[in-house]
Amino acid sequence: KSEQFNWDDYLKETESVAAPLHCFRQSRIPPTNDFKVGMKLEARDPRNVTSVCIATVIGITGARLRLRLDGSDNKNDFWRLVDSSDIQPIGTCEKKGGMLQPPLGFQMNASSWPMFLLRTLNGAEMAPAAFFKKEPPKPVPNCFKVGMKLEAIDRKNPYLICPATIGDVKGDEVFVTFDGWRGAFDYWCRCDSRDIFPVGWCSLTGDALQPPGNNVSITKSSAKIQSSPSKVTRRSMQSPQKSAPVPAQRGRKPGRGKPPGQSAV
Ligand code: MLY
Repeated sequence: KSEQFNWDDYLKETESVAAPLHCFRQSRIPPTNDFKVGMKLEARDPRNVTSVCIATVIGITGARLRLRLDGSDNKNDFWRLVDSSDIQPIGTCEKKGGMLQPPLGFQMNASSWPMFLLRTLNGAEMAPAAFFKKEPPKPVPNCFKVGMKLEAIDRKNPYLICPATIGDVKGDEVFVTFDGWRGAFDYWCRCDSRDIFPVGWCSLTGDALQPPGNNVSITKSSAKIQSSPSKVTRRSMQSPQKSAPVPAQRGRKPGRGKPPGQSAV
């Protein structure tokens, strides 16, 4: 039995503040997710962003859809918010004079694409246009500050949303650091990225927020208060233990190697 993660307690323990809502390119009230597994839609191919492809909803998680491109394999699923500009109703591409493309890594001979397209759309359940929500406007300027807390997608495990801290700010970009994971999953992104969310997002959408990791980062600022370095590491996400709060990580730079004992799934 593990104690549930609670932002209010965590913000107090870490003496930190949540990044304000208006910093994010997210709607104040998360969009409702009316999609159903099996529905088809048009999606930009994440591996070939000039292509619009047919995708099938494979799963629903909070305000996001787990998508798989028709004709692709099951190793390249991706997740999109229902108000993402990367997805649209079937027919949109053609209406704009475009052509639906086979996904990168189309499993059949390229010459069989036109027939494959006809077959995949024949009798398909197409997601209604009303299910697609308008993407929120870009926040300007970048108002994130180092130390602010947020919820962020783990880009190595994109189904996971985790507690994170702004580690650095440069121009329009922010450095997202994952609490308790020693830098292995950290990344730079634009402040208007759709992969970062305000504190409380998951509890509003019903998505599962991961608990912070137990790997306390040893930095100049935290070294002083590290009383028992022997109990700072754990290997499994499966059995979270209560750990000491992780101090805000300041001025971290990207490009660090993965420490031993941590690996993406
Ligand atoms: N299987 C991986 C999962 C790590 C996820 C880290 N995120 C939450 C920042 C591991 O246990 O290393």
